[in-house]
Amino acid sequence: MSDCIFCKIANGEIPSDKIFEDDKVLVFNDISPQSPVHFLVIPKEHIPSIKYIDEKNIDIINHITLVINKIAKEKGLDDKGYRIVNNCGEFGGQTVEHLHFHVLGGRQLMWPPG
Ligand code: D5M
Repeated sequence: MSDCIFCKIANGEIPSDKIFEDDKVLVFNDISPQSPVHFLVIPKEHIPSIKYIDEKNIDIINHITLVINKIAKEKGLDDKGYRIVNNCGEFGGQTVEHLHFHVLGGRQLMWPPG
């Protein structure tokens, strides 16, 4: 989508602190980190939110899960653990309308979220 910031990051129009990419996903550090490690995983395809995942495109979620686990391990998070966050829609706190998963780690995270 032409005015989507994460599409622009995915196609290189806007720079990002890139960690990993393949043909389906891009992983980059969050611009406003909430923990010592805080990266985002996005599909390169424009999917507005997880609400738009259905039987036809569910495979991207499997792929994202594998990528999250790989990068988390590389960042040394697999020992103590990490949190995967997906915000969906206004009340879910989603501010960028392009599906993304936050991965947070490197400190004790609180529950309720904090
Ligand atoms: O989270 C959207 C997240 O996207 C939020 O944590 C900031 C991050 N963000 C926004 N713009 C950028 C750029 N340009 N680089 C890196 N990270 C960015 P949400 O779940 O939608 O509230």
